[in-house]
Amino acid sequence: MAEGRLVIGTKRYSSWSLRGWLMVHLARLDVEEVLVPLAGGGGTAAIRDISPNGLVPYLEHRGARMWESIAIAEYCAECAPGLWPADRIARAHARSIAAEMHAGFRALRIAMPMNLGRTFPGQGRTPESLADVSRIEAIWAEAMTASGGPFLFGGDFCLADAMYAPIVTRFLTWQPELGATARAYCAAVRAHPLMARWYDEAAAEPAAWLLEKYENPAS
Ligand SMILES: N[C@@H](CCC(=O)N[C@@H](CS)C(=O)NCC(=O)O)C(=O)O
Repeated sequence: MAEGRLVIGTKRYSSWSLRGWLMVHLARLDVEEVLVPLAGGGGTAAIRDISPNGLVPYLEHRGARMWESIAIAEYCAECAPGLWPADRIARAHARSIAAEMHAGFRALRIAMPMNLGRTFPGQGRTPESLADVSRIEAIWAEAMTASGGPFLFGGDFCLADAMYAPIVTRFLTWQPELGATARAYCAAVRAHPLMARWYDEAAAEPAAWLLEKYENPAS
């Protein structure tokens, strides 16, 4: 029997769910996956009934209850200590950029929402979203210059990569202009087996879960 459950939203759209799901799988927690299709306007009733903050991801594991992806990250790191970089200075850096992701990039998230099944090249470019793209490119370049890549802190996909994975999907969908380092990072993240699995499972979701506002964002 599973030791808990992870509640997530529609895989095609739910960027925060992707973060929590990656973290839980990286930590190899034995939890049942409960997927609640997003209603589209926020406030999905079935999520409100389960999750204390009315949002996904929501994790229950061996008596612990967690919401907010950054809290799930820290719990997963307690269960599997190698998920943050081993080096103290790199670990502080990884936590800082993970927290910056959790707290920010609102303009990018609004202008370029996650949709794993479509591409919208050239759309979603506002001065504010492009400023977020620049900052994210700088964050990735700094981390990868220090670590050597292909992931932010070296050869292992860590919790900081999990936090930025939905940004990678947005860049693949909306295709803002990116430098070589960011393009290489996007390719490395997309090729990770857990990302491939999430994309495949998103592609298998029923058409009834499609949401007009994410499928035709310009309309
Ligand atoms: N700060 C939260 C954000 C979670 C969030 O906004 N989740 C969205 C889905 S991506 C949600 O649950 N929305 C509720 C809904 O659409 O009903 C976290 O880090 O987990």
